Parts: sequence; C-alpha cells; structure tokens
Amino acid sequence: MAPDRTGIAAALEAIGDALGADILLQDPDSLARYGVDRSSGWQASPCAVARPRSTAEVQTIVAIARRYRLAVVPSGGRTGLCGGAVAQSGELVLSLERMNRLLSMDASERSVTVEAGMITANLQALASAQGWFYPVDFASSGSSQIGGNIATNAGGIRVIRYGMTRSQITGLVVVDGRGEVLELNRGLKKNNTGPDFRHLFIGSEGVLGVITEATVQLLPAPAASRVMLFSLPAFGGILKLLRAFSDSIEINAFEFFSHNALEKVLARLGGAAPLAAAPFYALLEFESRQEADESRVLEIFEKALAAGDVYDAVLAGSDSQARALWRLRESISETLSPWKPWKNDISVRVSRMEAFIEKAGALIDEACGGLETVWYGHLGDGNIHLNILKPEELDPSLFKERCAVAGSAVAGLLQEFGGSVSAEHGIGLIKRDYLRYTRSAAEISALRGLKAVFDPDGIMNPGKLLPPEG
Ligand code: 2HG
Ligand code: ZN
Repeated sequence: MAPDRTGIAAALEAIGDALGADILLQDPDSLARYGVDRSSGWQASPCAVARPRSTAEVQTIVAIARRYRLAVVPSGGRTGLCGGAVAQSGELVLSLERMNRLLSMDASERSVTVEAGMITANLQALASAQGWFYPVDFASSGSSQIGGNIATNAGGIRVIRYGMTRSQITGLVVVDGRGEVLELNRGLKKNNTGPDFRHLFIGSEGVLGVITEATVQLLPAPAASRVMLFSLPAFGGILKLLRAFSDSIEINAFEFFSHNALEKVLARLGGAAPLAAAPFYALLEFESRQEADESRVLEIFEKALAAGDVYDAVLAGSDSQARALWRLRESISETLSPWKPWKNDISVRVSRMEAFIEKAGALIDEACGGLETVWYGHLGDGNIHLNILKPEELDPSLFKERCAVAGSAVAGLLQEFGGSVSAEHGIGLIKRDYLRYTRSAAEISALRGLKAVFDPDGIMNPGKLLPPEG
C-alpha cells in the first residue's frame, strides 16, 4: 500500500538524513518540470525529486523507498512520448542527471563505460573525438540520456543499418526494485551462463529497476555518405525504391513523409521546398565509398522515374545540403506538437507493409474521417509514425474518443499482421491498454512474474508498461 503523507515525509527525511538534504528538490517548479515527459495531458504531482551522484546513492534511495513503500519514477531526459517518466501520484522522481560521467574507456575494445545520465549527444561526441562512432541517433539526442535510451531501447534513424540501442550495450549496472545492485554482463562479448538479464532491463521502462551505468560498444568511424530526397506519387513507390536500394547499396537510413508534413515544416522553418509538391517523399542516406555506389543509386532512380514510380529527386552536393534535407524529416515531430497529435508508433514487417497500409488507411478514414493525418517514419525499419492532428475547435475529449476508436482498429489490424503497437517509443502510460495486441496473455503474465521477482513491492515505476490487472 502506498504511504500516506506522514509516511512520505518520513521516507524523504530518511533519504535526506542518509545523503544530505541537497539530494532532494521539492520546490513547485522542479516538481512540475521533473514530473512529466514530452507527451501531453498529464498533471505532474511527484512528492520530490532525488538527484543521486552514484550507484551507491541510488541503492540507498531505493532501499529507503522500499522500506516505506514509496513509488519511484526513474527519470532521464524526459523526452519520451508515452508517459513513461510521468509522476502524477506522489511518487519520488529519481533523476539520473547528476550521474553523467565517463567512467572508463577501453581503446583496444573500442568501448566506454558511462553513467546513465550522460546526454546521448555527449556520448556521440565522445565517440567521435576518438575517431569512433555511436550510431543511435534521433531528433531529441541533445537532451535525452543514455539510461533512458536503454530503458526504452530507443531506435531512431539508423536502425536499418545498426539496430536499436540494445545492439550497442555490452554491460549494465542496475539497482533493482529490491535495492540490489546487479552487474549485468560486464562488457563481455561471450558469456554463456544462462539467461542474459541485461536484455531484460533493456526496454523495461523502469518497472524492474533503475539503470545506473552502461558499457557501450562503439563502432569504427563510418565511411562517407550521401543523402538523396525523392518525391513520389504513391506510397507503393517508396517500398519499390527501398527494395531496389536494399539489394544494391549499403543503406544508412531510409525515411519517408507525406506532403502535409513537409508543408508544415517549411511553414515553420522557412526556406524553399527542395522538390515540386508530391504526395510523398523518401529520404535515403547511403554509404558512398566509391563512385560506383552513387552510380547504382542514380541508375535505380532513373528506372523508377521511367516506370512512373518516382517524380523527381535531389542529391545533396555538400554536408550542409545533406543536413538541410535531414532537417526536413527530423523537424516533423516538433513541428506537429502544437496540434497535440494522437501519436501512433507502429511497425509491421517491411514485406507486409503495403497490404497493411492499404487496410490501415481505410480504418483510419472510417474512424477519423475529416481529421488531418500525417504519415512519416523510418520505413526501412517498417516503422510508421502516424500522427492524427486535433483541430483547434474540436473538444479534446471528443478528439480522444474518435482517435481511440481508430487506435483500437489499427491495433487489431496490427495483431492480424503480426505487427507492433510500439515500434520504438515504448509503452509507458499511453499504450499500456494496447499491449495485449502485440504481446500474448501468456507473455504479459510472465512479465508480471518478472516484475514480482525484481520488484516484489511494486515500487518501480508503477502503472507503466503493464496494463492494470482484471
Ligand atoms: C521521429 O521519428 C520520432 O521523428 C518522433 O520518433 C515521432 O512524434 C512522433 O510521432
Ligand atoms: Zn521515430
């Protein structure tokens, strides 16, 4: 049972006594700021924010929280879009922001061990200063933290080539809900000693424990790349392009967006459209080691042009042009935020995408006809971010109702297609009622069992990921 006011005050006092009063923030501004993420519609209401400086301090905080049954919400950069870091019921927010140091570097293995609060862009910069590369990247990398990336198994724009965050992590230190410190896999390449708990904590959204340190395998610096933007008359053409490129070049990223996405981004950022208006655009980043790579891309483009699958294309001639093309894609999410969109982050296998899109489009039209939809995402990974925009005049609860009808219909379709209700953003609070469309009842009950093992008193990020029982 959650503690009452006296219990909460006693728990906070015990934390202050153990670690010094400055470990806690309790001013209204901090409570409001640390109690939410980038998803909308929450009323932040944590009891306090703890900002530990080491794994040992995290352990002390979790042990005290457990003694008083105080719920703990682990908190990184709070750039999530699913409410996974929201504290709205008197929980203690546990922010990792002070734990942002590089702990060790191993040049012979090209790996680093860092604290969980390191900002993702700082990890990328640290890697490139050594001539190495950390491939996980997305628009919020300037404020998201590596611990949060791991807890949500973040994806982003280069998954098609390098995989999700999970693929880069060779070791983790976590404090689980029992208050135990677990050192998982310790950076080993080979470790065949039974189930690998590291992978249980990656993507666990803080419901099993708090990630405090990570060992990250970095890659050699990538070869030169080129960026090309295509305009297309129909969605099917994008998939044809993807198939052709997959067979003949090394793709770093393959993204798409609909015309209304580009229109809105240009209206916000200014600047001219890179191509004449078309229903869809595809953005390709490919490795270009030699001229032959570029010639193959141009050959595929010309064939697609002749077949009528593509209208036009522009190949960036410089790094700044390449960045400008990427900015069109990466600015979409932030550009749409004033419309308070209903977000879908869904995936199906690329081979089933065309049939899925046809059916999904019809279902959404039926439930949300008249509402503006924006289609974009990481098509090379089978990942679509369908955003439905709220018209200013439409009452928020009516909007939610209509979107929920579309949401259930699309989730049902995803189940039929063996797809996922969350490709890369996670489940959090927003998608937990949809989990059953992607994970079976047997899986969900096993997940509850895991939670009971690592967090027997249910203090770690309660209410997130798992749907309420019954
Ligand atoms: C992206 O790919 C992000 O731009 C955000 O994952 C997607 O806001 C969204 O729906
Ligand atoms: Zn995305």
